[in-house]
Formats: sequence, structure tokens, C-alpha cells
Amino acid sequence: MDLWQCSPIFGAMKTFIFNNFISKITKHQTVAVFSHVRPDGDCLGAQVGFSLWLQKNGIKASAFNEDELPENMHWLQEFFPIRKPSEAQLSEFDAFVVLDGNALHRFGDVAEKIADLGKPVYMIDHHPDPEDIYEEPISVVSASSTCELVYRLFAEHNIDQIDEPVAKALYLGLVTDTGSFQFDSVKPATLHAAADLLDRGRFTPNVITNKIYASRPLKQLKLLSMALETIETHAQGKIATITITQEMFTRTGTTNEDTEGFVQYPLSVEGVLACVLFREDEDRIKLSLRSQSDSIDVNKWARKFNGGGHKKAAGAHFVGTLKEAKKAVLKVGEEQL
Ligand SMILES: [Mn+2]
Repeated sequence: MDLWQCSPIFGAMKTFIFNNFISKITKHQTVAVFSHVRPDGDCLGAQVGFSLWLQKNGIKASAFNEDELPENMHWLQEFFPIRKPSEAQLSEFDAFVVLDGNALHRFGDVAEKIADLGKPVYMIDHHPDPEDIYEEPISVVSASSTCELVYRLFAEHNIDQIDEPVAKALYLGLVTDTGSFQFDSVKPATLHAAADLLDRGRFTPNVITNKIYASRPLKQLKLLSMALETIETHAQGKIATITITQEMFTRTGTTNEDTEGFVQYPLSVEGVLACVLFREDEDRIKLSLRSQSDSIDVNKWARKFNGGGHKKAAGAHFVGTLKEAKKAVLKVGEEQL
């Protein structure tokens, strides 16, 4: 059975995009693969899966990220090492690939220098509005995750190259970028990909989810409990907010990274269409926006505050106090209703 028949995203035209990408990239000898700064499960899983794909097809691959990996994803390094890049190294490579982001600045200071080298830069990503600098972009906004696109790359080329490490890495991105298969970006093709990865990698879903979700430090749950107290609804219950302050970080001994996933809680309140997480960082208010309704596009909303993302998930920031941020951000959100 052709799994891709199940999904309108993956029509004949997309096959063409993958084939062009494959025929061009396999002509290079040494390729550097970048995942975005403040890395998550999708960019790292895609990076490991794709670097292994290059290696299996005779291309020397190096994987780079400018930041530390989250602690619960260090196990990926057993499959493929991810190192910090240096500007001096860049000249060693024939080509570059950026994953799970479509603007070079998302990949850090070293990655931004790539544009000046005059060498081909490739991209695989599912965010809207890619920069116009890529040799051969695979840009599918309707895909659940970049890992789903890397899975598709294997499927278009030689699906039997998916072994246990590839399968586990790609499964990680499918789970984390879909809120454990809850978001409306999940299509039949997403679940077919997940099932096929479990089959080929010979593991059960909890092998990955235990590593990711059952390893929370207690202090993170203490922080969550304080944050949950701040949930409020606005606009007749259609918009919810949650707030994390510097004081909460101090009291619980936590940091910015410990708020991962918190934004889902206000979204789960009955009747809420969209929500905003306000996080008081050192120099700004970080905003995470989520929507579960077609009537609120959080990508548009975030763009009013120096950010962007997808229709249903986006990030932004506000310079000012928490109080000012709430007032300004809610005003823009309510205008969309
Ligand atoms: Mn992603």
C-alpha cells in the first residue's frame, strides 16, 4: 500500500520536490547539518535522522547546534554526535542543510555566516514564509513536523535505510512537535509514519515518551503548580493566559527551559480557543501563543510582537513590563475574534 495516498499533503508535486532534493544533495561530499538554536525534539530528531541518511548514502555529514541539547534528549548523541560549530570550520564543507527553521538567523551566529560562503544551502522545514536563499528547499507548511518530512525523504529514496537509530530519532520529533499526536497538524500520513517507524525500529512508543516526559525534575513541577495558579480567561472565556515570573524561577530554583510544555495547560480550559504564555525573562517578556481554532491565527498575532511561527503555534516577545505586555497582547488577540 502506498501510505502517502492517505494524505492530500503528499501529492505528486511533493514527490517531485523530494526527488530534486535527493538528486542534488547526493552530489556533495561533505555536508554540514544545522538545527535551530534553543533546540527541541523535532529539530534534533530530524538532524540525527537526516545526518544518518547522508552517511548511509556515502556523504560525510557533520551535525551542529550552537546551544546545549535539552538534558532529556542527550541520548540522541549515541546515534550521531551534535557539536558546536566554529566559523573557521565552515570552509571544510561543500554544502549546508538547515532543518526545522527557514531563516538563517534561527540557527545562530555561525550559521548566519553561511550565506557569505557562496556554497549551496538546503532546507527542510514546515514553517511558513521561507527565506529565498535556498538551493533546493523542502518546505511543507502542512507537515506535522520536520521529522515527518525526513521520514518522507527516506520513503522516497530507500525506506529500508530506516534502522533503529533513525526510527527513534524521527519518532521523537513526531511526538514532540504534535503534542503527543494531539495537534490538528496530525494527518493519517503522520500516524502511518509513526507506525512504520515503530515497526522498523522495533520499539514501543513509551521507550521514547518515558525518556522525554517521565524525567521531569521535581522543581519543574513546583514551578508548574505556581504557573497554573495564574491561569485567567479573557474575551468571554475564549482567550486564556498563564504567567511565569522571575520570582517563581527564584523560588523554585528553575530557569527558562523549565517552562517547556506549560502553554498547553491554559489551552485545555473548556471553551478556550487560544492562549498566551507570558514569561518574564531577564530583559523582555517572552510570549508563546497557541490556538485551536481557525478563527485565531497566532502566527499573525505573534508577528505584531516581533515573532511568528505557525497558525496554531507561535512565539514572540515584548519589551516592557508584564502588565504592559498583557494589555497590548490581549488587545491584538481580541481584535481577531
Ligand atoms: Mn518543528
